[in-house]
Amino acid sequence: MNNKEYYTELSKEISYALRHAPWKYELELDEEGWVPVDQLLSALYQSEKWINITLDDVQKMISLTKKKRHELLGNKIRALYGHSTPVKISKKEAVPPKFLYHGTSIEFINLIIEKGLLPMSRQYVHLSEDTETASLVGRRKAIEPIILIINTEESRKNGVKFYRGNEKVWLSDYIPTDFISIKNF
Ligand code: HQG
Repeated sequence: MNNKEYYTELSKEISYALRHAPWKYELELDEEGWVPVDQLLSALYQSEKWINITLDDVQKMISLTKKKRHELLGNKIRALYGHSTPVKISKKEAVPPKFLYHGTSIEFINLIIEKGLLPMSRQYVHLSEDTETASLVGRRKAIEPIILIINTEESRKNGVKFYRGNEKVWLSDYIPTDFISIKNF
């Protein structure tokens, strides 16, 4: 494994631990999703693959990864978004730009029009700050993704809340259909 692959694998495993299955690593997320980084390292050491891992590697992984998925603060680490754990991570409400975007596959459009944007298997609906990011997200599901435009200003007037993931990713609990439109290409 070269350096880049090593850090990509590390990022994926840490995301899995902090977003989806902390109990498999004997970790317990606090209400904002933090765990002591020493506990994460101890859990990773158990596997042959990460036997030589250091805190420095975790720091390097975070700084090398283009997409900011994790945050290290003092002796704690957390995932910034993406959680599917049973207890909802608490986030502080914030004011997003007037429009946010969501990239998805055409196969989900009818259901989204019918029911609005739902978190599905995650705790929050994930939205993008620009159309380019939304396109990248949507390309995980379709070669030619559909971009949805969310009118956050109108939805906030109707009680919809938004929270920050990272500098490109925003979160919400649910986006009703009334505030969603389809971007024309
Ligand atoms: C769709 C990655 C049917 C929704 C990405 C999406 C992102 C509905 C899928 C982050 C629906 C859920 C999250 C409804 C929504 N009926 N389908 N009512 N409402 N959907 O993967 O937003 O690289 O859980 O359109 O880049 O695609 O891992 O969410 O297609 O930032 O860091 O249900 O994950 O980040 O799919 O992606 P996902 P997402 P990382």
